[in-house]
Amino acid sequence: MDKTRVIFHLDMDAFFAAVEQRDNPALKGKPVVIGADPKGGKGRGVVSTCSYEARPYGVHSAQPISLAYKKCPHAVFLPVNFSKYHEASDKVFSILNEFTDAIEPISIDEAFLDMTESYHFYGSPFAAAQRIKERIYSEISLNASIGIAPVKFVAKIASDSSKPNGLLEIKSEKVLEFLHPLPISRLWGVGKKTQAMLNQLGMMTIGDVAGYDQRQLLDLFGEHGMHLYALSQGIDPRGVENDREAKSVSHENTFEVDETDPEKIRQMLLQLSELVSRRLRKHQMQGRTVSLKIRTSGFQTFTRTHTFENRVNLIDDIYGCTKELFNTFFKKGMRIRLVGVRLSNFDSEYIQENLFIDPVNAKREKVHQALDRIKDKFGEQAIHRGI
Ligand code: TTP
Ligand code: MG
Repeated sequence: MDKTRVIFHLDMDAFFAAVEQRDNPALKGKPVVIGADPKGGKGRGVVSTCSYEARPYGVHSAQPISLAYKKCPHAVFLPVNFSKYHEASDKVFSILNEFTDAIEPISIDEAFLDMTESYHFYGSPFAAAQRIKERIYSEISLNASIGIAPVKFVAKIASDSSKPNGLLEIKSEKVLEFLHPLPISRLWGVGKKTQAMLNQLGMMTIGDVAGYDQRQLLDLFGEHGMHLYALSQGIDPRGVENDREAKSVSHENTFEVDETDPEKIRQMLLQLSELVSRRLRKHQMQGRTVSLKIRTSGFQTFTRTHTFENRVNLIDDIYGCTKELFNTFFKKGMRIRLVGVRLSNFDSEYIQENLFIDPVNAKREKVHQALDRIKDKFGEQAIHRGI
């Protein structure tokens, strides 16, 4: 087991149902089932998910909606509203992006994060996870559960076991103690068939697999057997698969209430430009194309772009350009729901060469790096800029 890695698995609680409960307080504390129309028990289609209040009745994802209705007829049944969930999901991922660049999205509400390089900014892995949960709750009023472990599959089991609103850290020296009493169905890659075969051979728990003769597992199950054996020992070589080489860096924000004041919108664009700029500089990247994304109250989305001749990454250039694009786009009376700033069109070479050639730029870069360090230490509010 690689004891040195700090992997988080994050999964939102009862995601679709939690969004509906958040947006309609009358639903709080009630069984809520999201999915097909139950049509008084005659509906076809399935359950997408349900709130934790509906789970004791035996309702669960992928169940026929007619059966869910039979089990819990007094539940509130609601259709799926994807745009709402996507918006919440975007926000979750943009928060996660602020904690690490090593993110592997698994689904709309689930991701692995490699926090090995970044947890120490928050003191400890546990404190970093708490911070992530707090940020998500304070910004979109939803609960996430997080599992922490040195390997992926243990982090996933930890987050599942901690639900709802959980946080569970399995330190490397406790991994086997945690894993071994669990049923073999919790191992990745054990479907119903494998489970039945393992059970027949007397293996009920992960610990039973760990104690089984390795040679026999190989004979019986081939490579798959070896893989299961490794997992039972807490060994999982899979790393967090960072979502590709970055093709762009962006940050966006949805306003609490649609915004009509251009000054406030510019202030937000400044903050977003700052986040984009910091991230680029952290990775010593520069891009040529700045894009402004604007979504109006009617959910129409517009993009305006400008491509520089040279590559840029400093806030003055990014915000200066974004502000120009915004000023040209914005007309009095517009109601703005969301704004975003993106930099793309990267070249693979790093910026160093430029900096040495251009001493003025090099000095600006140094000043910005010093500001970044202060902000990393004292928080975003430590330094303010005027627009
Ligand atoms: P999950 O994370 O599996 O479930 P959940 O977030 O509702 O509940 P939990 O607290 O147990 O994590 O899936 C995320 C969302 O994906 C879920 O809210 C609805 C959707 N989904 C479906 O539409 N169909 C399915 O079969 C599953 C499993 C999920
Ligand atoms: Mg979930």
